[in-house]
Amino acid sequence: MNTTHQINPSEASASVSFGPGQGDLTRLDIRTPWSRAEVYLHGAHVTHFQKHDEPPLLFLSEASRFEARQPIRGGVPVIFPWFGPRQELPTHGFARLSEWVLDTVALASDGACQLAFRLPRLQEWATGRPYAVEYLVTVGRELRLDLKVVNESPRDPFEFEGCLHTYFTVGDIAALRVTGLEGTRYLDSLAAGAEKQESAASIAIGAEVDRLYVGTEAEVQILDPSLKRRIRVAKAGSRSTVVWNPWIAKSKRMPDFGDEEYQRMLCVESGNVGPDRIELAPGASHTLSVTLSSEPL
Ligand code: TA6
Repeated sequence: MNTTHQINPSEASASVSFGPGQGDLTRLDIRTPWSRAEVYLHGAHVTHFQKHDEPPLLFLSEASRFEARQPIRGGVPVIFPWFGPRQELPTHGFARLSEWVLDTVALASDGACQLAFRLPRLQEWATGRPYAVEYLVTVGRELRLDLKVVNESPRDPFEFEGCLHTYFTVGDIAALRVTGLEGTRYLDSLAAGAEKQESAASIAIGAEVDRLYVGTEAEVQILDPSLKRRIRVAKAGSRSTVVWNPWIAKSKRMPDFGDEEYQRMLCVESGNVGPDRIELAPGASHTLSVTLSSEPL
């Protein structure tokens, strides 16, 4: 059964409805005058964002799982408090596996719809470190995401990694170009983390790629001639950008990803990972902000 809340009924500008989504996980459907979006409480996971006159901006695998304790494959997984594998712990942390709480739904001054989520303190993941995690999802002409971490300890510093692991829809992986990373150092996960320097002004993807670009706050763009679209990934409070495509062999090894889907997606992720991890002083907070937008190419 869906429950629909009209925000500002007089102007009928935005609406949010609650209901069972895939796997019966609770999903929020957001409609604004410019766009539509879907967010699951599971992982506070944005799985869909689409402007009314464009193909979806976010890629969601048709083979994705929608189960408690399993990550959703696609959209924007929230990676926290660690990035990558950890011994006997889930890869990419527990935030994307957890059920978040929706605190508020509001209308921004420009008519965009704002949803504020909170990561509950789960005994299961108790680290003995008091911190709070808030996530603001703003749906409008663009999609804006703000991940705020507060170190609530009066005494101890808190160190963490965070990343918005965004999957973008592209028309043809072989035809696109990625710009904004020229001259940037990166750690190549396919070469045991070897440190390299990006020499290309515009990066072409023609094989598996898994790179952690470090020390960069630059806007990245995806130039997609087959969809005639330019995607902008603008960010603040982030010094790492990850570029990932599993290509053929890895796609076949991933149970929750279609064998051919690598041709229609690219991850450009914004965060603070590895050498860019964050150390918060007692009482301090940090916000990672990403604005995802698109325009005709
Ligand atoms: O962000 C890139 C990456 O770390 C890759 O190494 C790849 O494994 C990807 O994340 C997906 O990770 P997942 O745990 O969602 O399968």
